[in-house]
Amino acid sequence: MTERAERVIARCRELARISDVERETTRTFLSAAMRRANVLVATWMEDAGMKTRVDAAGNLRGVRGDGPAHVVLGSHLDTVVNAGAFDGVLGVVLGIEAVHALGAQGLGIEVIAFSEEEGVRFDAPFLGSRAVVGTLDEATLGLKDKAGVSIGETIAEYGLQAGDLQHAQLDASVKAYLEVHIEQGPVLEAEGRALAVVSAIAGQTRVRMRFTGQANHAGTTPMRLRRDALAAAAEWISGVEAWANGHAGLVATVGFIAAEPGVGNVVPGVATASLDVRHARDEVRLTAVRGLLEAADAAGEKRSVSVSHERTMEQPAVAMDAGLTQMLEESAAACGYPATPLVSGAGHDAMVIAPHVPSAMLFVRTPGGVSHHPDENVKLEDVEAALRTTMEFLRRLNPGALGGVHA
Ligand code: HGY
Ligand code: MN
Ligand code: MN
Repeated sequence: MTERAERVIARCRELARISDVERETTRTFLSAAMRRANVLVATWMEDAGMKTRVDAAGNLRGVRGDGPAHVVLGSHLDTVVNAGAFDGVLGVVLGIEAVHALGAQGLGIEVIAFSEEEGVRFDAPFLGSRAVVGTLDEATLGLKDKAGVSIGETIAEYGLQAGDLQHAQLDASVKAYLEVHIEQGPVLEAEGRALAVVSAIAGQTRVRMRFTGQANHAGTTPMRLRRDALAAAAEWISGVEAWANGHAGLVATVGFIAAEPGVGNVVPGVATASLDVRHARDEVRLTAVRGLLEAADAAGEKRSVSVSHERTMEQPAVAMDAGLTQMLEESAAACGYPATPLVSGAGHDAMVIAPHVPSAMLFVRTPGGVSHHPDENVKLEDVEAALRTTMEFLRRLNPGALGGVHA
């Protein structure tokens, strides 16, 4: 099984070299790099005896056997900008390895490589998994990127038909979803263990903010007569950090900020910013979002700057299936790996799937706790632990269909 774990890591690193941007790992929704990644991963699926297809949302799907799938293993192939090699990809590649190891007994297992989980291009994440559960709606298809191109147009440009999205939906025969994913945080390393099952995934709200004042001459416009949009945004951003520091378990991030016209001798007339707010309890998150939007209005009012916002995602916290999660934890223990539960601060496709199909997640230790960064890494023994646990879980899930394991 160690050789299999080595191949999983090697394949993740091979995929990391497929990018929309030279010398880094960046793959966004239905980009040229995503097409190349799908082609490569499809060969690995076929090598594992799977039939492959790409659905109308660009998800690459591999199924072992002719009948409908009853278990789905999945995660995402898209990445953030300048990403690491394992976020999302590990779950896809390890799922393929598990099916390969099962040999003929892998019947009825589908591996899905989701086309868009991060939401980089459209600020709207989970497009791939939403297509799979039938919630990729017309309003979302109309969302546009910074160049004014919509998601629907992007699907068409890729050569897919948004009209076929209903064929992307999971069969009713699917009884369980498992996502193996790096923890992306420091806890497993601090506790000295390889694995954890996930009890729940924190809810998240993503908002696009726009502060509109008045561009003007930086030299001739007295401070008292300015309507400085960036100054309003700056005051608000420090308030975002203060609010999150004051509420246990809450995280709030302004990851993007831009000023227009963005030149040094002009008072910024417009400032745009992102807001990402998360918490395990929805009421805490929603209260924080309300408060932060009110704070933005107040920072604007002081400067006669108007503030508008667009929620691009409202994702409630989601609990994983208790029975499957217990089975997964017992599978890990049977392989010699303690895997007591963690709550996930990161969002995952499992939170989209879970309301429709019983779902479980397995976290793998992230050395250094670093993720969404080129230094993201995994340990060989931890990948082997995850592969062994996944095999044991699949065996327990459906003894008849899955049968023995080829190490
Ligand atoms: O942002 C997240 O939580 C995940 O990495 N998409
Ligand atoms: Mn991510
Ligand atoms: Mn991820």
